[in-house]
Amino acid sequence: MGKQRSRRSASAATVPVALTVAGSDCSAGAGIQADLKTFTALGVYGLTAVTCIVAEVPRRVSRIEPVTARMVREQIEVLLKNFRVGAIKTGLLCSAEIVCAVAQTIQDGEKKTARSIPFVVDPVMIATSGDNLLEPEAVEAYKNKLFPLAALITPNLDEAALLLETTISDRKQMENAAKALAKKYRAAILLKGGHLRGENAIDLLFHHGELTEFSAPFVRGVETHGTGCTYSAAITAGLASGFSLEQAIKRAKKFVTESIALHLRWKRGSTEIDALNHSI
Ligand code: PXL
Repeated sequence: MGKQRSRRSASAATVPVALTVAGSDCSAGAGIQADLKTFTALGVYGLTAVTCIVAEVPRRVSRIEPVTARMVREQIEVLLKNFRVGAIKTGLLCSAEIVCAVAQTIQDGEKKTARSIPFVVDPVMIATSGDNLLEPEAVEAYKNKLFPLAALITPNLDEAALLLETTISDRKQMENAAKALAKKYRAAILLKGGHLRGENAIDLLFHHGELTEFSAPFVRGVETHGTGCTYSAAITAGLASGFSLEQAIKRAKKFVTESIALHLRWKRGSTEIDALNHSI
């Protein structure tokens, strides 16, 4: 018994730790719930700093309430002070004030611990349902405060188009957009092309002047939300575990594709609810 306990605590000391700063999705397909399930599935201990609470089910956002910026800051501060956080991601940040608070706290935390922590920004702006999740003024705060701290930014086509004030509707425009965003924000860009709806869901990474494609068969007929959250959480788990950016994205793409393919489905009367399956 004593031996078993000491063996357990010894292995816990080597378990990588990742932090998600994101919103709570009560239906648990997206947000911190998706992030935590993904971290766990990939062998990483997950920490959370909650930014807002979203009452929703797949296809319908009912209500969003932000947490105070002070409280967001405090969660991140105590976590960075007490855990050796190997990587951080942000998801839904809700307001300009919270975006600024998160940027400042991460910057201060890195200064205090004198180390730089790989930081993934998933610029969540619009839900899969089409609902607006972010205050419009927050986009400027992302551009000026948060992106400059990021190692990787993971926009989908709509988010990239909004950031560049353009439209992106084919492969060539995707390449140009990834390069333009990387140049503008001096970060690696993973542009997710899933919304182009071809045979394959193609994402483009622009990193250190090179384009790399990540492709997987498009899984049809599944109405899920949370794929973006799951993807960026899986990348963050990889970075916390010491993977290179390319390795982390390759494994994350496989993880998110499988979690869609092996989705869960509940039928109740005439309504169906689909959810990603993170237990793979
Ligand atoms: O999928 C985007 C997203 C992110 N974060 C939270 C959400 C959603 C979508 O609904 O609720 C908390």
